[in-house]
Amino acid sequence: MTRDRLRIAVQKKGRLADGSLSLLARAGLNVKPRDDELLLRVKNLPIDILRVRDDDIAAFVADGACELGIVGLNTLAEDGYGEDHPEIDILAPLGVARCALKIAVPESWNGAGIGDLAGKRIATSYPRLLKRFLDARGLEASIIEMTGSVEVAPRLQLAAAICDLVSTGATLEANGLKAIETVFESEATLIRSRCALPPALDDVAQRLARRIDSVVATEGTKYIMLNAPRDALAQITALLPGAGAPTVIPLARENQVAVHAVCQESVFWETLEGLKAAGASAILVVPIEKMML
Ligand code: PRT
Ligand code: ZN
Repeated sequence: MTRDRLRIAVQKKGRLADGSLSLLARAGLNVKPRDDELLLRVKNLPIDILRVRDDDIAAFVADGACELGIVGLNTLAEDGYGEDHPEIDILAPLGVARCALKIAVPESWNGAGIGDLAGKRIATSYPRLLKRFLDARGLEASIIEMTGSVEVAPRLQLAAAICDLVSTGATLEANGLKAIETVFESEATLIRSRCALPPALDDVAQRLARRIDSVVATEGTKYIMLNAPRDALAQITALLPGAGAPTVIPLARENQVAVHAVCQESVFWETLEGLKAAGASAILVVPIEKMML
């Protein structure tokens, strides 16, 4: 069966759900944000958004049921979809849903390091990633697989340690645990099926991937404009955070120039104060709505 609409799989409910839909909206996909349907029809492009459990996204993309998907790198890696998987291309990290898979032990644990977990039990929902980590260190421990509430395992004496995702660390703290090792760093990523597509859909997929790249690249960027004495230019350029080569425009006033730059990093008040001290005036910092490189 050939389809004439592209399908992108996103998480229906959970930590990836809102971020995925808002990213697609910022990439110009016109969808009703409160719609609770399983399949959202994008009005202005031939794209349907399939909303599923995050565990199913990679498999749907691998077998071509969906052409694109948004999923955590942790889920991909645990399911064995590595960098050079034959069925999936991992396109672009999206800079959201950042977290890390960490090994944690009770606060009172007084082992010297991960080596002291040899022969002990470690509870996790990520047995594959944990095993790879332990094997790489020649460490033997029993992996106890749990599908949820991993953080209670030490308290219930089911395991000496846990290996779980951490973002703020509040869950570990609330359960009297402390992290001792990072097993895997993760964030949401865009994936694409390697199944061949009719040219028209391939074009839509490429356009969407490019737009998502632009949205991610624009995130947090600022456009900065200021006037400066020409001889302060080197010093001022050096102060602009992540700006590359700025545009310099001569002004009618002698030895004065206007400097315009895209800053990839945060522009703090301290930066503005530094620029002012270096001779800059009329400094404006504005958010960038869209950018195509
Ligand atoms: O129903 P469905 O199967 O779709 O959802 P799910 O329950 O399997 O997944 P969900 O929504 O919890 O997480 C989806 C994805 O979000 C994960 O696969 C990660 O890529 C990413 N992510 C980012 C996280 C976290 N941060 C996170 N903190 N996933 C889970 N957590 C959990 C963690 O397991 C622990 O219980 O949050 C708790 C710790 O959070 P902090 O902030 O207290 O450290
Ligand atoms: Zn899940």
